Order: sequence, then structure tokens, then C-alpha cells
Amino acid sequence: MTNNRDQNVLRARFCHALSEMYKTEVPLYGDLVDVVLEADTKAIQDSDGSKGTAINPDDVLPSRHRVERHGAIRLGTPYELSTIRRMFAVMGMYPVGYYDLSLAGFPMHATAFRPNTQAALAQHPFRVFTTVLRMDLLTERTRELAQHALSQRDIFTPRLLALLDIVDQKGHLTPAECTEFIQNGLETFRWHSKTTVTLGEYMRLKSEHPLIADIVSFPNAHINHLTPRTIDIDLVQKLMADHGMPAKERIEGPPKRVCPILLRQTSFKALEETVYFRDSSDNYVRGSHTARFGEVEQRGYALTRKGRQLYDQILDRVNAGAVKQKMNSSEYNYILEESFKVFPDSLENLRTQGLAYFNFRLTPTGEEQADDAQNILRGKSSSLENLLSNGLLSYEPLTYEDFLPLSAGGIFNSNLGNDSQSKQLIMRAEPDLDGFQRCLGARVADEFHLYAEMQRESLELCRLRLGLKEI
Ligand code: OOG
Ligand code: NI
Repeated sequence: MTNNRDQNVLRARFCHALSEMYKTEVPLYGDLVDVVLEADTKAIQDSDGSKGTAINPDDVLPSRHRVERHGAIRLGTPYELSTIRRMFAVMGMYPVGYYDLSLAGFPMHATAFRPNTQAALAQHPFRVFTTVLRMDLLTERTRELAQHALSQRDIFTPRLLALLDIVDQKGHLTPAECTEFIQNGLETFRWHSKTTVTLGEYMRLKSEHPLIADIVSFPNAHINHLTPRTIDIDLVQKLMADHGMPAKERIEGPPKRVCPILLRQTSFKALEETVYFRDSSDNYVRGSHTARFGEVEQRGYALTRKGRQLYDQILDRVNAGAVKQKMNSSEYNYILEESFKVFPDSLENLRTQGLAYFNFRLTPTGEEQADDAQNILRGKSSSLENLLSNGLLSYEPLTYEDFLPLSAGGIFNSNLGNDSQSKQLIMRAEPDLDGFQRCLGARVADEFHLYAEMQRESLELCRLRLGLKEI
């Protein structure tokens, strides 16, 4: 790709093509997209400001959230992960964040490929949560079977690999090559109902962990869900039930608040799909597999490390209590809301207590001051609090662009059931960022660092514009 604009266009085209493909594969996903549109239209009509709900600024920009999707794929080998990295880089998507899914009982770790600048996110915020199997967390017997099956497949078409080499050599693709890139790229994510393993092998993989079977048994890395973004997830949850969709019981993540934080997610349950298992004489026998589902998300504000710690603390406490007392979903929701009352719920408190990240900008008064020939601030220092209380600066929260592994865990579990044989290995696992980065062939960016930089850059622009020596 020659420039960022081309990358943004290619990413938007790819996301659209993937969405169209997934609609034909999983029609319920198309229904969910319609439900989201219905909910958002209603939420916008109803948001006359009288309810005191602070709508996230991104949410009312139809250009962004109407097309916004995240997907998820599960990979098996370092080669697959490093090649996917090259593929996403062509579309301006880079690895951000490290997620240790052993915390949720899965023998996998992950990153999210996504645009990493505000400009690119504003153009098209497509992201793909990408996990890779941790061979070190499998029993020896399963590891051998998994490695053998995975070594037999190539999830990328030969043409896609050739196009990646062209990008490496020339730095860009021609328009015709971009079209080929999309066509060939989709093949990596397409559903295939014929497995590469026998029914017996599938059962062995599945008995160790259902996700191992999902990763290892197929000829490519089928997309397992694609998620539209909504501005009112509670309404979507209700509408899913009204439309008779198999919605999961409750929304994952933080409760509904005036100031939404991080990420709230819900989904409809995975479908049982017909698959065909290879037998020893290369015939196929009919069976079924459960993996693909539809999900919806509502995004809130990005939290600082301090904010995130507070969030994790509260949620851990709620979840521990929920397990002990076997709460149903309405009891859970009640306790969740009560417990989150200690988490400040105004922009001002979130900012002054250093819990969330913000974008600062000049107010019209600030702009006047900057343009004033007699600008008395020039060359001086001023505190942020002073600039805010004098009405020269304003601020808005940065949107959380990442994921929540424990929410992911809840969704996995509600979809797959979990009576893992390798539980012991997984329970004792440590995160392995170095191992992950070795497989990836690159470093993952730290998401907190990215948000902090965005906030810092916004203040720096204000400083320059006002001619201040220091803020
Ligand atoms: C990954 C799930 C993670 C999310 O929204 O948190 C995810 C998977 O199912 O492979 O997409
Ligand atoms: Ni997801």
C-alpha cells in the first residue's frame, strides 16, 4: 500500500466483503445487524438529552458506527499468526494488546489487529481479535495430533502469499491486485463444512477442549463471529428476545451507566452446524460442530491503568460472589449495578481522578485567545485546571478500541460448555507475551500507551495553538 488512505479504503472494502460473506453463511448475523439498526434508530430518536445519558461522541457519527465491525479468528501455528500479521498490515491493522486467555480456562493467547491512529480509526475501525493455540498447554497426545493436522494445511491461498510478497518488494498493490487481495483474503475466513480430521480425532480434540477441535479440525481459520456496534445494547438485548433470537442470558462487562466505560457485549448462541468428517477411506460421514455465533457490542470510554484496575477489582468481586451464590441473571445485574456505584460516573470525576483518557481541544473562546494579537498566554505556563476553568479548553472521552478477555471468556463459555481435560495445565499457566511475540514475528503495542499518547498529543496541539510554554 502506498499510503494510509489506500489502506483505509482497502480495510473498509475488506470488512464490507467479509460482512456480506458472513451474512450468507450465518443468516442470523444479518438479522442481528437489522436489529442493531432498529435499536440505534430508536435510541437516537429517544435521546432528547432529557435522560441525562451521555452519548459517546463516536456513536452519533453514522459514518463510523454503521460500518463498524470486529471479528474473531482462531489460529493454530506461528506461521499462521505471522502471516496473518503481514496480511492485516496491508490494510493498516496492527497488533495491539496481549490477552492471556488461560485466565478464562482456554489454552490460547491473543492480540487484536486494528488501526492504531485516531485518523485511521475514524476512517474505518475494523478489528480482528486473533487467538493462537498454546501447544505448551495441551497434553502430549493431543499436541501430537494437533501438530500433525495443522502441518497438513495452508490457510492462505498461493495467490494471497504472492500478493504479500509483492507488498514486501514494491511497497504497494495495484488496484487490480487490491481486488485480488480481497477475494483471496476472504478464502482464509470462509466456512468449510468438510473437516481435515476423522470423527475419532475430532472427538479426542474436543474432549480435551472444544476450542482445540474448532481450531485444528478445519482447512482454514473460519471467522467465528462478526460484531456490529450499537449505541443501546440493552435495547438490542430486548429486541433479540422479542424477535425470538437465541440470545444469551445477560450482557457481559460493566453495567449501564451515565458514562459508559470499556465494552459491553452480548451475543446469540452458537449454531449447531452440519459438518462432514473424513473417514479412513477418504469418504465423509455426517456430524455436527458448534462454534459460530453473532455478537453485538457497545463501546464506552478508554480507562487508564488505574481505572482498569478499579474495574477489574469490582468485577472480580462480583463474579466470585455470583459463583458462590449461584445467582441468576437478574440477581447478577442488580449486584453488578450496586457494586459499580463506587466507580465515578461523571466526566469530571473520571478525569480528575485519572481513571479515563481524554481528547482535549480549544473552545471557541480558546480559539479567539489563540488568534488574539495580544494573547497574554504566549510564552507563559498554565495548568490544565486553569485552562479548563477559564473556558479555553474542553475535553471528550477517548473511545475504548480494545477487548475484555473475561467478557470474551463468558461468551466462549456460554457457547461451548467447558469440561476440559487439560484444565490442570491451563489453570497453572502463566501469560507468555514473549512466546506470543516470537510466533507473531513482531511486538504488540501496549494499548494504554496508545491512549496516553493520543491524550498527550491532543494537549500538545492545544499548547502550540495557544503559544504556551508549558501546560
Ligand atoms: C474470541 C473472542 C473475543 C470479543 O469480542 O471479546 C472477542 C473468540 O471467540 O475466538 O471477539
Ligand atoms: Ni467478539
